[in-house]
Amino acid sequence: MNNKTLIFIPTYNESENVKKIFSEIKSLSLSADILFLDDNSPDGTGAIIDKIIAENKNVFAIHRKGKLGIGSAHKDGINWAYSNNYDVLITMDCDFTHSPEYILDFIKHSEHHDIVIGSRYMDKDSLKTWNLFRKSLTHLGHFLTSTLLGMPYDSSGAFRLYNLNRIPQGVFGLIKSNSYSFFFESLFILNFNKYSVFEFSIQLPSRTYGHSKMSYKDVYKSLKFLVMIYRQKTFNKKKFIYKN
Ligand SMILES: Nc1nc2c(ncn2[C@@H]2O[C@H](COP(=O)(O)OP(=O)(O)OP(=O)(O)O)[C@@H](O)[C@H]2O)c(=O)[nH]1
Ligand SMILES: [Mg+2]
Repeated sequence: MNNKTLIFIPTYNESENVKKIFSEIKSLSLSADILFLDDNSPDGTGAIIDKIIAENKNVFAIHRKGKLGIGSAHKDGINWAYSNNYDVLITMDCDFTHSPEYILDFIKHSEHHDIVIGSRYMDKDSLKTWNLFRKSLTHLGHFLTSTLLGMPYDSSGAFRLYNLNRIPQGVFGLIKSNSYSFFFESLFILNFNKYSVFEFSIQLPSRTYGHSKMSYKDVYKSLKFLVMIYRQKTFNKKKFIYKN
C-alpha cells in the first residue's frame, strides 16, 4: 500500500469503545494514520484519545468545543485529510458496528473505484443481530433514499473509503448537511458528478457498549432533508453540479 491513508473516526461518548477500536486497528499493521474527532464528550473520550496520541505517533485528534453533529464531524475530517495530503480516506464509526478487519477489504477494492462502500443490503443476514424496530427503520431509510435519490447504494452508512486523489475537494464543499443526512447527501452529490461507487457486503453487528446518538429528531430531520434534495434534484439539479 503506497497511498498515504487516513482512517477517520468521529466520537461522542465512546469511552468504552475508543481504546479497543484503536488496538484492533493497530493489530491490522496497516501503514495508515488515524484521526479521531471528538466533540468534547462528557464521558471523557477526548482524554482517552489524547493518551493514545501521546503513545502513538500515527494518531491525531481534532477536539471541538461541543456536539456539532456527525455530518459536520465528517466534513471536518475530510477537509483535514485534504489539508494533510492524504490520498485515501476511510471513515468508520467507533461503536464496533463497523468491524476493523473490513478495512483491508476497503483497501483491496479501492484500486479501480473513487468511492468504496460497505453495504448492509447485499446479504439479508447483514443486520441479523439488530432488533426488529431498528432493522425496519434502516430498511425503510434504504427504500426511501434509493427510490427518491435514484441510487441503489447503501447511502446512509459511514463505513466508506474515498479516493481523495481522484475527487476534487470542492465536490465535498457542495454538501450542506451537518447531521445524519450528510451520508446520503454526500453520496448523492458524488454519484451525480459521476464519481464511481463500488459496494461490497458487510455484516453489521449492533452496538455492544455505549448508546446510539441518533434521536427521533435526527430521523425526522433526515427525512425532511431527503425530500428537499428530491425536490431540488427534480426542479433545480444544476445546483448539484460541481464546477471546477
Ligand atoms: N464528533 C462527533 N461524533 C458523533 C456525533 N454523533 C455521533 N457521533 C459518532 O459517530 C459514530 C456513529 O454514531 P452512532 O450514535 O453510533 O450512530 P448510528 O451508528 O447511526 O446509530 P446506532 O446504530 O444506533 O449506534 C459514533 O462513533 C459516534 O460516537 C457528533 O455529533 N459528533
Ligand atoms: Mg452506531
